[in-house]
Order: sequence, then structure tokens, then C-alpha cells
Amino acid sequence: MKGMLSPSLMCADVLNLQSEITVLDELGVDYLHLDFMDNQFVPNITLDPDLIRKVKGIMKHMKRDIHIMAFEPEQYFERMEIGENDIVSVHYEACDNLHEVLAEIRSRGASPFIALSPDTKPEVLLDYLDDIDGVLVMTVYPGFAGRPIVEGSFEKIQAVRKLIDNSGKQLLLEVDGHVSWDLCAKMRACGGDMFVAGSSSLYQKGLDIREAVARMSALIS
Ligand code: S6P
Ligand code: MG
Repeated sequence: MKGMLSPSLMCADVLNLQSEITVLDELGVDYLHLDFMDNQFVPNITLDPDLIRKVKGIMKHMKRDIHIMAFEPEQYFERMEIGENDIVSVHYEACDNLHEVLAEIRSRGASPFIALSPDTKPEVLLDYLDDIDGVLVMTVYPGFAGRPIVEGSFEKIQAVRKLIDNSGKQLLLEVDGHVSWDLCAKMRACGGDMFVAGSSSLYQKGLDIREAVARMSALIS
């Protein structure tokens, strides 16, 4: 399978979101990464649930890749209109009832993913392998763009890859955080399938988005 790109909308030009989204859609980008934060699980606020819902209406090909950094994530599903073709990542660390939350995502026709913060061990996934379609490995501490990669992240990607492969399941491994020009190929070699591209790559100032998408797609192919 080729490596897939998921540009992070919180890093795009927020005053021109419609054109920012349309250009990615026309370029054939696979996913659009939509970060939601509740200012409690992480100390920040980003894209709001209504925006995340409305984005659906202007995309022809791209799929939503929704990353919920919030406690009780299920309270936002309705407003986001979570449904078919969506990936929805919820944090292991944020849910007391993770089996139920994943089942609710599945019942809405979406693909449930578990997001792991950097300090969470891959082995926690073992209880949930039947409930998910993928894992989002955070390689920065969640909450902000532009953060440095956490030490041990390559080993973590490799460990999650191994755990998935040993399970015999076809789960996707998404990498989120400091996916830079310099590091993305190594993250791919460690076993990542999907890559969130933000301020360390696609959305660096002055880049032509068409050229940047082509360059990044080649690096993670
Ligand atoms: C961070 C969020 C991420 C960021 C992404 C930004 O909490 O979940 O999806 O948008 O990490 O990319 P970068 O290259 O600035 O780290
Ligand atoms: Mg994210």
C-alpha cells in the first residue's frame, strides 16, 4: 500500500479555509486531518465541531480524518455528523469507556482509530484490536502544532507496526506530529501508513502547496 497524506487543517490559512481545502481535494490528497481540542484534555482549542461538519459539504474526494483530543469524545459525534468514509481517532487516555466509544463510531459507519499520546505504551492496544481500523501514534505531545518530536518516536512507530502485524489484522498506522521533510521517509520506513502534514512540512511559509504535496507524496510513497 502506498503511504497516504493527511494535511492538518489547523496549520492551513484559517482565513481562506475553503480554497485551502479545495486545492487539496483537486490534487487527489487522500485525507484531511481535522483536530478538535476541548481545552481540558489538552490546553488548547482548535477547529470547532460545526466547522468539522461543514467541511464535509465542500469535499468531493478527500475523506475526513478527525482527531478528537477531548474527554468524553462521544458528545461531539452528532454535531460533527460522523458517518461513512470518516476516520475518527479518540484518545486511549481520554476515555473511561473506550470499547463503547469505538463501537459508537463503528455504528455510525465510520472507522474507529485509537490515538496514543507519546507516554502511552503500545501494549494497551491489545484489548481493542477487534474494535478498531487503525492506530494514530502521536510523535509530539498533543495540543499544538510546531512541537518537537518526542524521543523514542521511531521505536514507538516500529513497536506499534510489529504489534499490528503480529495480530494478523489489516490496521492502518497513522503518524501525527512533526512529520517533517527530513523525518517523514524514516517514519514511513518504520511502518507508518498515513502521515499528518502540518507546520513542519506542507504548511511552511512560502511553499507552493501543489509542489509541496507532490514532494511529500514522493517521500512517503
Ligand atoms: C497536535 C495535532 C496535530 C498537529 C500537527 C501539526 O496536537 O494533533 O495534528 O496539527 O502535529 O503538524 P506539525 O508539523 O506542526 O507538528
Ligand atoms: Mg492531530
